[in-house]
Amino acid sequence: MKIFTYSLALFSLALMAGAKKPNVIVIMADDLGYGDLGCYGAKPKNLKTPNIDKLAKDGLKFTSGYCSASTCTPTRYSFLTGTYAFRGKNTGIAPPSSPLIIPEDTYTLPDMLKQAGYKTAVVGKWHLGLGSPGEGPQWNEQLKPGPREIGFDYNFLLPTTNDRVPQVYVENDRVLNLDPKDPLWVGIKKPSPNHPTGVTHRDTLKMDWTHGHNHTIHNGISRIGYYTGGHAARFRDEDLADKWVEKSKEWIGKNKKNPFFLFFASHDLHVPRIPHERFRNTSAMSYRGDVIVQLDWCVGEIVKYLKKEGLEKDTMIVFCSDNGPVGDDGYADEALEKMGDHKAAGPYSGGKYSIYEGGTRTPFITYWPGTIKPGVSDKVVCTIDFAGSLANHLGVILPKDACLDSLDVMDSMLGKKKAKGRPHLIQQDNGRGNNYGYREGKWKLQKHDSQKTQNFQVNKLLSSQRGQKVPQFALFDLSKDPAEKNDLSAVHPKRLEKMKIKLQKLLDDGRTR
Ligand code: NG6
Ligand code: CA
Repeated sequence: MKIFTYSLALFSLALMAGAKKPNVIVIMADDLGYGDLGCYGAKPKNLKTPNIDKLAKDGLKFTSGYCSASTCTPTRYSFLTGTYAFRGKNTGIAPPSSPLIIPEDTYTLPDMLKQAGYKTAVVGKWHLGLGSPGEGPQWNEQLKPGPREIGFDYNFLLPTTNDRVPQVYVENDRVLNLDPKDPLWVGIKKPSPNHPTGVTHRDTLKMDWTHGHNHTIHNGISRIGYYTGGHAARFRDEDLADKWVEKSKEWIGKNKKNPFFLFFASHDLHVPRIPHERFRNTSAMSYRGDVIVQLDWCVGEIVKYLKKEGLEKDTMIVFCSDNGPVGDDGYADEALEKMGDHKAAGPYSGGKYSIYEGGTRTPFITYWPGTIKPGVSDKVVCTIDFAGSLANHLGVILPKDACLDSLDVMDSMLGKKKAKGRPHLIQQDNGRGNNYGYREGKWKLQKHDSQKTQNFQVNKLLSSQRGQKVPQFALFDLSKDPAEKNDLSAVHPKRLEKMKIKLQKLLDDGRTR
């Protein structure tokens, strides 16, 4: 009897330990806005997202889930480092030639997970640079340092973002299928006077450009930057989503005996928005809607695979986005024309590039069957918080000088009753103009040192906000005014001063925790 009780206790301890070390899959969408999914208010007549809606229904849907910046590179930087990107160097949108912008000696989220016994991988869009400082990516050699030097055991990447050159996969530190007889050259200057570009061969394009994006043409689409060679290595834009799913399943299959961490970095719905042919016209919103349907399919495939492998109850999935929505981001893909009554940013103003709520308040869902109770949470959580949250959960103590702004919001992510969420959050744009949003409870401070907004066109209505003059400081009550239209600075001067001082302190302190 004693032995039985003892082994039962051991068994339940082991079970507890198992439950405590879930596999973690972070699915990060690209440029997906708060209102872009069925579960966040998108109408079925515009597009349907049944798989992500199911995560939200059976998991926890956050109404105050954020990414830390309103462009890609700074959000990904702070997601992996746990430190606000504005504290780092060169953390704005990375050009094709960018070296790895996370210094090699940085203690990162995957480092922490490896310390806790996890296998780690990133599959999908990288956009954090490759190669050493001063040198950048050596496309025909080893692309080092890269993800492997900052904590990932495995990576299968789109190295930049797909409107930038080159259109090749990188597996670990090599361009996949590169023929040494046809070396890959990537640069910012036209390689020869007769090199075809989006300007000289505009009439041959399968999708026209609207601004920028008119250099080298590949697959009928002109890009930012130039390249030649590497023909055997080049992919078709239409196949990216399938590839991410294939490689993710393959890697999960090989690593299912360990706890694992997979960063599934989808390229959808970034431009150029080119769905696989089977997803074309599956929404009423042309390409922008079709790639959301494709993203939804990817999520469904991952969940299905976890079920098949019996991993569903041991895996926490977090679904999030890297910044808010944008309509026309450089290609004539009918995004604005077909937006109709769809509200890509939900009730919020702004979108990608802006410090309004629409720039960073994005879909955020946690899903862990059997552990996370289904529901809706209004707690403030952010993509910067994974390191702090998972570290505490797994019993890892973060080094003092690492993950400086990553807070432990694990109780909120798990939907625990007394969870508090973040007490405050700084929202940044791409980082050039010294503009910040600062949220504390229902209050939102906008600091626009540039004194004008950075909003690009999310929809026709918002185009009037682009480059609009604004005061340096403005104060809003998000509980009554989610769209940040009614500046309360004059009504609450004391609150305004307090918020200004608090934001400045967090900026000056160089850390939150
Ligand atoms: C901008 C690009 C935009 C997009 C963005 C990065 C132009 C005119 N605009 O500079 O198309 O690529 O960078 O987007 O080139 S992000 O989601 O990766 O941050
Ligand atoms: Ca993005």
